[in-house]
Amino acid sequence: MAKVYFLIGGNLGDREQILQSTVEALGNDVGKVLNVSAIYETEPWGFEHEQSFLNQVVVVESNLLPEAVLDQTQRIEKDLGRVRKKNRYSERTIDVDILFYDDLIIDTERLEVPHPRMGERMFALAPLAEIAPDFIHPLMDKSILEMKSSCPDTSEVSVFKV
Ligand code: A4P
Ligand code: MG
Repeated sequence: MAKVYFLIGGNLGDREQILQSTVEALGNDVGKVLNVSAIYETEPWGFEHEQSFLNQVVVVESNLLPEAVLDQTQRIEKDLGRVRKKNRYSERTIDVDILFYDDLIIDTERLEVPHPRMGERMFALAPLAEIAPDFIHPLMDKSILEMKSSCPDTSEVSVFKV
C-alpha cells in the first residue's frame, strides 16, 4: 500500500460540491481516504481570473501503481466536467495533481512526482502543511513546514471551510 497525496482544486461551477465529489471519487476509485485538509480559498496563481479557487489536500492509501493512479485521476477530472484549454494556466472545474506517492521520485513523460511546482505555491503548501507538516520532500530534503516558511509566494490563501 502506498500513501498518495493529492492536491485538488478548481475555480468554476459549484466549487465546494465539486471538491466533495472529487474526494468521493478518489475514495471509490483510488483507495481509502485517510485524511483531508480544510478547504482553502486561494487567489489564481500564474494567471488572472475574477473567480478564486478552492483547494484541498487529500491523502489516500492505495494499491494502484503511480501510472494507474494518474489514469484514475484523469478520468475523474473528465467525469467532473473539466475542459482543457490551450493556455498554460487557466480556469477549470477541477484539477487533480499528485503531490507525493510515498517518497518515490518519478520522472516520466506522463508523470513527475513529487509535483515539480509545489514549492512555489502557497495554495499547495498551506493545506499540505496542515496535515503533513513533518513529511520530508524526497528531493528537497526539507519538511513541508520548512518549505512553507521559505516559500516566496505572497498570493492570498485563507481557510474557507474546516
Ligand atoms: N503530470 C505530470 N506530473 C503530474 C502529477 N504529479 N500530477 C502531467 C498530475 N499530472 C501530472 O496536466 C498536464 C499533464 O501533467 C497531464 O497530462 C499529466 O500527464 P493538466 O492537468 O492537463 O494541466 P494543467 O493542470 O492545466 O497544467 P499544469 O501545468 O499541470 O498546471 P498545474 O501545475 O496543475 O497548475 N491557482 C490556484 N490558486 N489554485 C490552483 O489549484 N492550479 C493551477 C494549475 C494554476 N493556478 C492555480 C491552481
Ligand atoms: Mg495539473
